[in-house]
Amino acid sequence: MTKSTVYRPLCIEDAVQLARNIEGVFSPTASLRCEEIGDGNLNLVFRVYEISKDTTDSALSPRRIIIKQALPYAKVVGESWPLTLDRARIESQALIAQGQLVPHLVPKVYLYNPDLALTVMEDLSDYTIMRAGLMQRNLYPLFAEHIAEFLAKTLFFSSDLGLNQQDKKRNVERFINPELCKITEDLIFDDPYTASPNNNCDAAIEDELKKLSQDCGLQFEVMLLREKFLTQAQALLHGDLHTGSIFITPESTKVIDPEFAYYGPMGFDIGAIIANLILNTISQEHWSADEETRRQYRAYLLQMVRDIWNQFESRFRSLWDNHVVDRMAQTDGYQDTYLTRVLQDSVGYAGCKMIRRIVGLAHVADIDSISDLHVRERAQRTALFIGKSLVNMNRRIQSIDEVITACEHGIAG
Ligand code: SR1
Ligand code: MG
Repeated sequence: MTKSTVYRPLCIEDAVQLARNIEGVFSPTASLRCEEIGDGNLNLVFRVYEISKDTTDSALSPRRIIIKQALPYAKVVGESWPLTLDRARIESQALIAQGQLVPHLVPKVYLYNPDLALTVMEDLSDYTIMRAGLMQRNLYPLFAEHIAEFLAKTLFFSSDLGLNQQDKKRNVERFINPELCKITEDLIFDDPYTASPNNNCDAAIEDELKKLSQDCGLQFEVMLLREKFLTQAQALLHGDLHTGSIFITPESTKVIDPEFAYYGPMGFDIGAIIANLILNTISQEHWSADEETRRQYRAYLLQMVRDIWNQFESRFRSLWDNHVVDRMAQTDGYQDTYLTRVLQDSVGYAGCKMIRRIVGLAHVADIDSISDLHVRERAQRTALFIGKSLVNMNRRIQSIDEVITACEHGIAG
């Protein structure tokens, strides 16, 4: 931790100065370059790296860091939406907690400065943001295995299954994150079902937004999922596990940005990744390649969804069989019931997340970057159809294959 300073948003020069003062990273004579690269909704992100006579390319620089600073408001909206700086603490503590369980799957944290609300961490400029990689139809053969390990270990070992119940309650206290949870409660579980000014819905699908606000059966299911999000302190979640929160290469995966971390239902994290893979699958429908190539990539992504759940389930069962700390959790039938509930929650949350990314405040580039308006409209309607199906069926789901069938049916129209 550095000495106490008054909070101010950093500029490029401040970031370079701060980087120079971190012990053991850069030599005092190093030539440093800095870029502000934040393209998310909330924070400033600086990359500081050493350049040499051989290269000024950050990805080739041997010494480089990221300085991520929370702003006192939501960048996506502006200063009219104030937001706690405590999210920088939550993010750095969540990264550290995840780093103890899956060090190869998260960036290293070098320093956290509470006064400036910033975290200094490993730079991953030689990786690609997964959303961008999927939009280029890259293949990630190890991703399902990596994310299944991330989910199984971080969720199991932070829950009452893998952690002493008193320690777990202390963790719940440490990760109370009311303001960031409120964003989720509004943007995912409320706004899409009413005429909220936060919504951002293309004029072409206004009829869909109206239907969402009139669909009592759907809203009942959303309310049950919202209730669980509000009340079930099951495990320490990442809290915003979409494909923009993942840095990836074909060989390696790093999960970033856990500022929404809090104790909630496990299915919320699993559902987030499933939703974003399905949204990309839908967007591939409209890519100008031949139909067979498109079909193959869509099948590849849906198989990835299946693999993620199956590998998560098998890892989670094995952690349970070998490391469970609660004697009563060994009761016959409990493990099966527990995992069925986690699957059902994952499917319900996946559906909610698909719906919010079409009509709510924050969209996804996979769909929004479709330039032909008719094609985009069709993709949005397909996403809403599948999202609603998943929400409606969540409490009946018994296997991941039912999810894949629902997606195939929705995409086929
Ligand atoms: C005001 S923040 C909008 C969204 O960006 C984050 O990534 C979360 O998904 C949040 O809901
Ligand atoms: Mg984020």
